[in-house]
Amino acid sequence: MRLVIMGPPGAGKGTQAVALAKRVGGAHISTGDIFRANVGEQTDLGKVAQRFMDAGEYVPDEVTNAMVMDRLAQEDAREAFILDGYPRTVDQVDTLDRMLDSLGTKLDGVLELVVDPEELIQRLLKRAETSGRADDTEEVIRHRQDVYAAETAPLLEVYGARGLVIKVDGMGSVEDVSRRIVEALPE
Ligand code: B4P
Repeated sequence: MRLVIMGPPGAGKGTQAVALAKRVGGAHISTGDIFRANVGEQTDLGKVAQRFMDAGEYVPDEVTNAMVMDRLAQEDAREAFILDGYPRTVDQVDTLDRMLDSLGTKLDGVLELVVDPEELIQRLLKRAETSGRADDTEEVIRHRQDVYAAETAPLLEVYGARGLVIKVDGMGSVEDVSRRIVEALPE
């Protein structure tokens, strides 16, 4: 199973992707997690990414695409993967298409988590109490929602036209959402 999980910041992508990757026995590939690990270790990639992430902006496509290409080529992603937070721009969709073509494979679905806008802000403000993430301040949280609407929401039309989008209600408890995802997954 090869899936993308999409939704605005706070929709529960990371939360659900971890459980889902275990379920399908594949790699959980979170671009946000990879960037944060690099920021933590102050690698060259981390230094580039940090400026953008702290401001709630997307890291430039050429940086993100190269990083995902490397990760997708690894052994644990061969049979199954959950892409969490990638693609986020039309350019990233094009690159992912080419990557999967060259690997002789394709996506099985794009899970869209649908959550009320105010609930998104509340979840992220709650996470801000403990996360220490520079992008979890209220101003940046709101900006990230705007960036998602402008840059990433249009991808749902692209994947929708391919018949790949699986909409899942992301409101309610983590367990409720997990159950809905499992019920909605393709065979
Ligand atoms: P991400 O790490 O992807 O951050 P996110 O959008 O906030 O999602 P996350 O997975 O962390 O949160 P979730 O919704 O699971 O990206 C961070 C930054 O990295 C981006 O802004 C960008 O700068 C950069 N970046 C990443 N990918 C990129 C790309 N492809 N291109 C360019 N730049 C990129 O959960 C949020 C909170 O809600 C958590 O606290 C969770 O516990 C809680 N929660 C989850 N489900 C819940 C539920 N059902 N009920 C209550 N709370 C819930």
